[in-house]
Amino acid sequence: MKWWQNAVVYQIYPRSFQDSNGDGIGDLQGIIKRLNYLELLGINAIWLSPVYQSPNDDNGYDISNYQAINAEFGTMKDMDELIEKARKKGIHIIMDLVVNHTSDEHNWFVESKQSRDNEYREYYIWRDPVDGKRPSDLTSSFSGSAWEFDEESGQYYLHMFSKKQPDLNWENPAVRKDIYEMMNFWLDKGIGGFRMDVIDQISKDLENNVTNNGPRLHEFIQEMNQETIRQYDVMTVGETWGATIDSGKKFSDPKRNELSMIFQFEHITLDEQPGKSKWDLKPLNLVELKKVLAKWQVELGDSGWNSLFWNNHDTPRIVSRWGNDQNYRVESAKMFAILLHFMKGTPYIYQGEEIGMTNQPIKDISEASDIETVNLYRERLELGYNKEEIIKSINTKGRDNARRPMQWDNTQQADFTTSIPWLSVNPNYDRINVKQALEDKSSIFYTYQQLIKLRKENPSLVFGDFKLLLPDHPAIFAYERTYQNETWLVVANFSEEPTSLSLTDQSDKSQLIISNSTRKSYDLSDLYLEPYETFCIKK
Ligand code: TEU
Ligand code: CA
Repeated sequence: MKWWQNAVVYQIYPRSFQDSNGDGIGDLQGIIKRLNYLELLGINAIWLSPVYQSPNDDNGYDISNYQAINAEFGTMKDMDELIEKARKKGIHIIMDLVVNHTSDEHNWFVESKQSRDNEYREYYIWRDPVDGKRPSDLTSSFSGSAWEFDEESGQYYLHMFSKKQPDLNWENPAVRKDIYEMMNFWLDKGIGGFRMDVIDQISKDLENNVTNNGPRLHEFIQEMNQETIRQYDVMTVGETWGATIDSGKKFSDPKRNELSMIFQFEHITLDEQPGKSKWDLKPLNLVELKKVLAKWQVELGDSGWNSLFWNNHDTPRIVSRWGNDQNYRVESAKMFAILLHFMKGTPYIYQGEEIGMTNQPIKDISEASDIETVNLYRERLELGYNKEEIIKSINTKGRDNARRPMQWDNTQQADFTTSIPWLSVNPNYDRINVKQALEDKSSIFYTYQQLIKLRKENPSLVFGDFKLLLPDHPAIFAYERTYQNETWLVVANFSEEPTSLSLTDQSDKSQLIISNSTRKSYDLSDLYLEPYETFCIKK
């Protein structure tokens, strides 16, 4: 078994985790200060969103120097200290590898932009105008065209994200060589691996407007594995929005020496109108969610490895998105935790998820920070959408929801900072915070702590087969994990209505492992579940 197969990974968005020097921005020393908390939770790895030098056009996902730390987060000495102190606690540090693009302030791009015959010109993707216009109608994820015109050289450069995030040209072997050298610089520091940003976009076929899962994708990843990862006992997880079961197998089949696992997003897109964007809302259909998650559990389960997540720094908070953060916040937050953590794969916890942090609605776009949101708002206003509709979409799906400062206690600024935070703290920090959670033995925190411990102690949860039960039930999400002579049964009432059901025709009161209610036992032949009531029993 690989260490990351029974690990639980905690994602930190450094800007919002803990400020240590009173500038309102989270930093590395702040994370070091909170390592004891993470050790208490029981996690084994931290995925650190980017901390490299960056002009912060996309909060660090626009890197201007891969081997220097952003001064507002601290120094390379702080980074070395974090790696060392985490290692002493048995916690691996997973760095965020953003190599589909750099910042336009990276010296490679500064050079590339100098002239058509600069040695770095082919580090990026430049094209001549076509009939005096953009080379194609490709659009950016952050609104507008994916092509930016450079007056100097009379050419366009490609940027699938902001215009300050030019795409690297992976067809160029010099680019790949420099990237692998940089990766080994970090691996030699003893990091635990990489999360790979939009890694399925590095191979493109622009003549056919293909910008992900391009023809050389697996060739590049196998070369990367050969030149870097394979030398180390590390974990890699690819962010692959376009993943299918087939590509998921290609990425995570150990025999292919590519990645340890991927983040697939099929479940995350189930509340958007088909063929449209995340901003075009549609209610979640539980039967669809069960089908998608069961498919990834069963079809990837043996020849690959799943990641398991509800949240990250790009998604709204799950308890607000698909739970009920008003009347059943604790119950529904625990339901999501129990449902996810008994599945097969490596679970990820996003900072604040373990205490049930919620979205924070805004009334006006001036309260928004994220470039994706700000660009979307402007684009949809110009297209004639009504302002309230756009704000509703932003409050439902905007990335700032995940990026509000971590809520540590009920003192000023939730003890995140001693000054004014870069993004305001959710006003509900007075009742939703770590201090309260640690003092309350029935808090969401202790549910997560127990789930993490269970995974470490039970091979059934690592290797057991998954079987979905009641696939068509509109409110019940139930599944089994079987391994050798053990069966673990998870049942959730994924709804706001009490639900009764019978799972067997004879009374069966197996050992209760965990529940989000005060019940001490469940009779599977005669179940009556309160809204969001969830339990796991072992047979
Ligand atoms: O995200 C990739 C990505 O496509 C997301 O921006 C997603 O499309 C959008 O947020 C809708 O949910 C990665 C990083 O996770 C994200 O933070 C960066 O902004 C992006 O790449 C560019 O590096
Ligand atoms: Ca700071």
